[in-house]
Amino acid sequence: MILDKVYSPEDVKKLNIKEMQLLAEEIRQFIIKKVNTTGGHFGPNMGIVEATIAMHYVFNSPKDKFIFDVSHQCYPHKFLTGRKEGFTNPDKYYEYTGYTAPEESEHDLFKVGHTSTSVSLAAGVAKARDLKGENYNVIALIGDGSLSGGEALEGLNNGATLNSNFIVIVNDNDQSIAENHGGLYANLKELRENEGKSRNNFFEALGYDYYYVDNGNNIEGLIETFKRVKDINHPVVIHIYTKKGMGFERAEQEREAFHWILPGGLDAAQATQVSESYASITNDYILKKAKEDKTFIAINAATPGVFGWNKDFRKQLGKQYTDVGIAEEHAVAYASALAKMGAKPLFCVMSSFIQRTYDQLSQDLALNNSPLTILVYWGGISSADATHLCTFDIPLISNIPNIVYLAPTTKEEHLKMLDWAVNQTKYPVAIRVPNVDLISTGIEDKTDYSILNKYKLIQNGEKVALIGAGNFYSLAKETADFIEEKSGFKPTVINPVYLTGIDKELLENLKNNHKLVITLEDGEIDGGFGEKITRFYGNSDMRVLNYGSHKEFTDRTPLENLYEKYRLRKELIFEDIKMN
Ligand SMILES: Cc1ncc(C[n+]2csc(CCOP(=O)(O)OP(=O)(O)O)c2C)c(N)n1
Repeated sequence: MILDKVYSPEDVKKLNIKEMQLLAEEIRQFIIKKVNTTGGHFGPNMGIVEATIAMHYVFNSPKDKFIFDVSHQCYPHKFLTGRKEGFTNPDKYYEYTGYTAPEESEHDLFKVGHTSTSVSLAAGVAKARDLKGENYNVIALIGDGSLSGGEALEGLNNGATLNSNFIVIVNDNDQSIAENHGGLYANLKELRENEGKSRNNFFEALGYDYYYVDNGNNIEGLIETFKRVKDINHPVVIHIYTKKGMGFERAEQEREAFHWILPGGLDAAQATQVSESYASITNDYILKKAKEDKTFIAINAATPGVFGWNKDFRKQLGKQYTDVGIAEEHAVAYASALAKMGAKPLFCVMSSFIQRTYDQLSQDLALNNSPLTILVYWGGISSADATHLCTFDIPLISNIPNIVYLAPTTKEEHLKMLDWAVNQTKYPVAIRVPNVDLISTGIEDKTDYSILNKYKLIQNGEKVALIGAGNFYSLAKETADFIEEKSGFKPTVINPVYLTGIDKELLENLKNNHKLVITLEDGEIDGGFGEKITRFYGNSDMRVLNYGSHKEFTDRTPLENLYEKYRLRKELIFEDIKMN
């Protein structure tokens, strides 16, 4: 095997073209095996193998700096930078992350997992180089999909003025996770069709020198072009046309399904989800609502799969669907304006990705009090990579005036809240879609959610009150049962429903026969929900304990370990109570 001879970029430089082609094939075979075992990004890595080899052949990493966008396509780079065992040795499959990680290698500069950041980061690296009078190549690698993000466009705009070495490789595989959306893609298409010779050229218009590589999976052509721009003294874009999923036929055909796969995802037909889930009941609601009300519109920012919005679903919605591209900031502003003008927008977003919209939530939405509905998916503590944590949305959203942030605990609550949110015209409303298996009471929820900040007293007890928000309502109830069993008294259990406000009357009443209030939330406690309760009781004798995740970036930490550390278990909470 060629791979046996390759440990570092130095070894790549010793290979001839034929050997590099063989190396590409070997890398692909290992990616297939590994990703089919662990799950991970499949299509993006299969398509970028040749370009990565060529980059390492021509440039001198780590002196030259590679900055990967999202960095979900860095697997081939890991093969060539001392980490191939993470793919070739099943015992080491979990040793390295699926993203660039400076703690793993000097060849990785940044830890990132959100899109559209590479050009800005690279511009900063190049500027630092220039200020320090240093001399090396700065290369950003960004996909066509990621170009739709505002930060990418801001970075390109600023980077164009650098007047020094600045190389942006645009890896155009004509696909985001799903299909691309937006005007930019007409120009990329035109450039592909004219082999880069079109007079209409987005990159040139910004001031970049421009090269086009028609076959981005041809090592020889890539090397030739990379050599031409190496040590260049001005900003340049190299537009390479690659094949997503290259080398695995089904991934080449079904590019959306094979962008990221679960373990075993290559073996058989993708399993179709049949059981009811919070996503499926939401989607039934969306289709029904869209039929009834032609002003209803479902919006997302390039991750339809997160919500189970498959092609058929998107097609059914037709004009009542917008995928804005990877543009969460725009999505919030766009949806806010739709709401302001009397349409009924519903923006669905993954907790981790709403992070970049703080100012749009605050200015474009909340300050204007547009009645937009936002559904936040996957919020909660998890074993995710540090780049994809979903624990920050409660502090982020719940401290902006005017926004009502709701945390349903059952199917019936979720549907009732959703319907209220979509039809009301007074507030921006966000709903934290439960990140647990569907729980159904079978009893219609008749709550009037327009009476804000009214908590639900589920069990009226004494001494200890447990307030369990959203995903952690069940933990509150379980803990209450455990306390009752162990101590013989019945604690109070509350479903707060509103993450954004305080039910003063209910909290005041608890003072009569309670000494301790416990809050549980599936997210960061600093600045979160529970602290609001603590602040309410600050001037009283009531003791309060807040449970949730800590202010930290965890990184692939097993969930059980996190629950242990944060004491999110009924036994551990019971121990804490005994101490109080
Ligand atoms: C801010 C943000 N929104 C959404 C995502 C989810 N996401 C990861 S990769 C990706 C598509 C990237 O497409 P492209 O840049 O064309 O790269 P490809 O996978 O096709 O190589 C998306 C939407 C993300 N990582 N970050």
